[in-house]
Amino acid sequence: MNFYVMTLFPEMIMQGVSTSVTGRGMARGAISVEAVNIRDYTNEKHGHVDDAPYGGGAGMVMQAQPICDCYRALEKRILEGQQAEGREQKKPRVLYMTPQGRVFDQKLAEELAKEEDLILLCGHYEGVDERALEILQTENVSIGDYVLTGGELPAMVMIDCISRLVPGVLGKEESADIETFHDSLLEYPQYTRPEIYEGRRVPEILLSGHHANVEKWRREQSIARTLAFRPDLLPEANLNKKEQKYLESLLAEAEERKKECN
Ligand code: 6GU
Repeated sequence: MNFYVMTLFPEMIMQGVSTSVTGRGMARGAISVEAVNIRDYTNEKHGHVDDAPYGGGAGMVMQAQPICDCYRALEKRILEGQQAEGREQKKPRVLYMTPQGRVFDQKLAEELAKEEDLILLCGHYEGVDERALEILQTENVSIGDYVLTGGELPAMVMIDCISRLVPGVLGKEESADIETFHDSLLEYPQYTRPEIYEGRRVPEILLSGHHANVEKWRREQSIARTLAFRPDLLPEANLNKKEQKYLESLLAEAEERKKECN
């Protein structure tokens, strides 16, 4: 899968993705990341890419021209690449990083991981001239309800999250794992050596070697944690009859404690 990031800070993107798992994914050729500098496409003789907003107000707005020219050159190159590789010619989706967008979640990550090419547009300053967004037909995506200074960190978050779903990025062991959100449940607690640390023992069951009991315990831990920290996820969780019963017992317990307090 190929990520193309349109940005004024290409070195920030490349530094962010070149280490750890995504870096390895790139080295293996499972993903590629290319940061394209929007500034390289300005027609302005002083290299400006932004200007004051019409109607007044604080800050600067990124101009449409460098963004649109950058996009057109990139799109042309991507389509040529698809043809050269004998792939189906498909206009890549363009994601604009903005707090006004659809909130990025695991479901959207899974959907985007199916794409071959993806363009991420990072705004900076007070935003981007609306006409550029119209021309590029962007899909607006946010990483949460808070304001950042630019789209670069969100782009890196999305690249990280999507990449680990691309075959060949994680090792076989890691990807087979049942992890947080896979099943709309939070992950169970993990322990490694030593068996006792500052007087705290590893739960006995994990030392038992009884695989089925360990699995049951882990599922129950996941359910209990999800109930405690993210009860909003539970309606989406796939619980079998026994697990449903376990959840009901937790809810009954909580109800009992509430009564005792009154
Ligand atoms: Cl995607 N971009 C910016 N600039 N700020 C954000 C965001 C995105 N998501 C949350 N805050």
